[in-house]
Amino acid sequence: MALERTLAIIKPDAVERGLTGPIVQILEEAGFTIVTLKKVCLTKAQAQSFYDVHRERPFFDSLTSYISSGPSVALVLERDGAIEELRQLMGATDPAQAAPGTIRARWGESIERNAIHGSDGPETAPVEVAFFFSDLERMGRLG
Ligand code: IDP
Ligand code: MG
Repeated sequence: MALERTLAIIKPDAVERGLTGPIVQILEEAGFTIVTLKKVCLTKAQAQSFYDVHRERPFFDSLTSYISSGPSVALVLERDGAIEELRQLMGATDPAQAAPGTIRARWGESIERNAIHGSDGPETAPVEVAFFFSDLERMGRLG
């Protein structure tokens, strides 16, 4: 597996319930290095831009309202196979379908309020990292 970077977001439902610490602990225990992280409060327009790929979906307005409803924590994570490893650790989009022990199975409240975001592939990960973090913030040679 190649060394990769991916973007994670601890979403507002999880930040609000004080789950930043437990989720960061799971990520570190799973071998991810935190390259950088920050707490952000996205505007509705920023949430619409981030989730532009879902603009035509019926849940787009609700999703972007929820993501802009309060603070999130954005992280750049690095490890071998980071993109797929994070997706495995997160579990399926719908917490009811997520494998036992995954972050979404443990803490997701609904298919929308599902605790965590992770980039879905090698094309999107560097774009999503750059959405949140400047060159200076994302230290090192990878996206
Ligand atoms: P992912 O986060 O597992 O990659 P996507 O299909 O990319 O899932 O959807 C992005 C986000 O949109 C989900 O994490 C979830 O918050 C929300 N979402 C996805 N499908 C639905 C749905 O059917 N109803 C409501 N919200 C949804
Ligand atoms: Mg996705």
